[in-house]
Amino acid sequence: MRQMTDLLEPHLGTKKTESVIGTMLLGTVAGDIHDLGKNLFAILARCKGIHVIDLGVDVPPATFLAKAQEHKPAMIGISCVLTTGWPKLEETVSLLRNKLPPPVPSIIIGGTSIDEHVCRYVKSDFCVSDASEGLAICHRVMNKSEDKRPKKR
Ligand code: B12
Repeated sequence: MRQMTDLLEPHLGTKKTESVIGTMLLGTVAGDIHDLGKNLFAILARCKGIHVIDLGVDVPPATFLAKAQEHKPAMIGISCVLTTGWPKLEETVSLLRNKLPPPVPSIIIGGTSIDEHVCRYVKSDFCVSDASEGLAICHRVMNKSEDKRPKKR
């Protein structure tokens, strides 16, 4: 999978849209090293005009916060594949909500272990277990972010 994405990415790059619609901070939650899904989503998002800052895997909550303060993204995406990652996911979302000045960027979580119950538990704005669905949500949020706060669930 990794080899395939490495091969594909340079070719997809030539099709990148010219205008950037927004910046997104992306990473896999602390304690989790799965990144195939996150990387697939990042490739799709970059092809569709989103400037993605990928923090990699096993990203501590404090790093998400520091990078969000530095880059002021329109959205923050957190990947979580392990069910054991849920507590750290909750901690990360809570830290971002409590420490970032308003308007807090919309937070989307994704990965195999994610469903609406997890979304409610961690209090994220959006949850997906499919990259294209996530991309559609990001587009909706970023295209609206000029004039109003992103629509919440
Ligand atoms: C590949 C894999 C690995 C690889 C990971 C390689 C890598 N670089 O990612 C390796 C071998 C390293 C691995 C390790 C482990 N794994 Co593993 N792994 C898998 C496996 C087979 C596939 C996961 C995967 O990549 N799926 C494909 C991707 C494309 O799907 P996805 O992540 O869901 O992503 C899609 C969407 O969710 C979405 N998406 C994903 N992230 C995001 C983020 C955002 C913001 C958005 C919008 C969308 C989005 O986009 C993608 C495309 O649609 C699964 C089993 C399975 N069949 O799912 C087990 C599985 C996830 N692993 C499991 C386990 C237990 C582990 C280990 C703990 C094993 C161990 N004892 O060491 C370690 C983890 C160590 C750690 N600290 O993280 C368990 C988890 C069980 C659980 N209850 O949580 C699973 C389910 C296997 C099992 N049945 O037991 N694993």
